[in-house]
Amino acid sequence: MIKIEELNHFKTDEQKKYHQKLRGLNLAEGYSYDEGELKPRPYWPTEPVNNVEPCLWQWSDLHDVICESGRLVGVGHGGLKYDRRVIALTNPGLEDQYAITSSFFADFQLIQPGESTPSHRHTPCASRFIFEGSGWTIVGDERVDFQPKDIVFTGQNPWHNHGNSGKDDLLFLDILDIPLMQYLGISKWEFDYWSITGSKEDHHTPHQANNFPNELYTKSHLRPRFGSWKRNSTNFAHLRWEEARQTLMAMEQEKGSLYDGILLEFTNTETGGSIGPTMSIFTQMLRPGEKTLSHRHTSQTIYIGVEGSGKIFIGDKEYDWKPNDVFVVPSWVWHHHENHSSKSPAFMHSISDATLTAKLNMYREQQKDIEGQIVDSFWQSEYLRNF
Ligand code: GTQ
Ligand code: FE2
Repeated sequence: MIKIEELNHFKTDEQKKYHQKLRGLNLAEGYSYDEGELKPRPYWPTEPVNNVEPCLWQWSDLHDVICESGRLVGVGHGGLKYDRRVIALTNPGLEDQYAITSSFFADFQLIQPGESTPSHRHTPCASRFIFEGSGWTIVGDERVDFQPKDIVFTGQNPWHNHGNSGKDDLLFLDILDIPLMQYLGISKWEFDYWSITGSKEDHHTPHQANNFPNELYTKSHLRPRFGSWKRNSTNFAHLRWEEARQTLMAMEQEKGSLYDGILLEFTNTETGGSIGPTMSIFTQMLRPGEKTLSHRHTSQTIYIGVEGSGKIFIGDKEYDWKPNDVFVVPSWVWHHHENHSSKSPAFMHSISDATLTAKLNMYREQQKDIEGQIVDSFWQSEYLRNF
């Protein structure tokens, strides 16, 4: 969203009058009357940035506030019930928008013991990070039981619902490409109204086919080509923390990335590309004492602290993060990571729109060396192949 500027650069009555005339015709000047040097219009930014600001949401501040919503609204249909009990994260740079970055929406979702949500489906895709509690999600006709620190990905438009199967509150973070889909006019939602209308036609609860043992094939190149085994990770994928952690630890001795330490992408097992067409998901480890070098790139990233703790420097800000903290790195802002522990690795997941900017041929990255000199600067390169 690029707002038409205030009138403060109009100097003469004639200019102001002309402006009003244009506005009355659904038009606006594409120039300014400011004297002296060229002042680029707001739709001509000289750097690939937008209004998104760095921000950290600390779990220790939020946990109780999110759980409080359980007393105010129930989960279901009608009365004091709502179909998802969620609290959205709002980026301070994006006034009054349901958006954590300009492309993604994020919320904290609470499901209390015994509750399950009505089904719905929507064109935006979703990833969910489990903070605490135990539960399940059903996508299409597959069910997955998840654990804290896992990520579940839901693709574009399968029916799905979630439930709490434990004795404690279930809390997770949803991240969806809602702002992007909305911007393009392709965000579309359908809801299961069966429980209020009683009509079978309104009934879309996905049937629970099985607890699909997808780890049997996500770890191999063998693809079942019969019956319900035909599914792939386009609609649904599950990153188990136990497996991710093991894999990261097995690579501890690798050089890794100077900018991200040991960084792994959670890929679509069918295509080998990004998990969703608009969404890239990564999991990474900073080894004890590891400090990365600074880089910036044309993608917006949402990080989640998983284990250990760390520091992230974003532009002129710095944040200390702990497990379950959520933080945002805007596009094209210099940033680097530090793990100050001499004993414990620090683990993070991250969700970004890198695959999207790469598909638009607009993935750019700049990297600095230890002296702070820019050593590498590229458009696209290997990212196009990988994404
Ligand atoms: O739990 O399925 O707040 O897909 C927004 C989108 C919740 C969900 C939201 C979603 C969900
Ligand atoms: Fe959903």
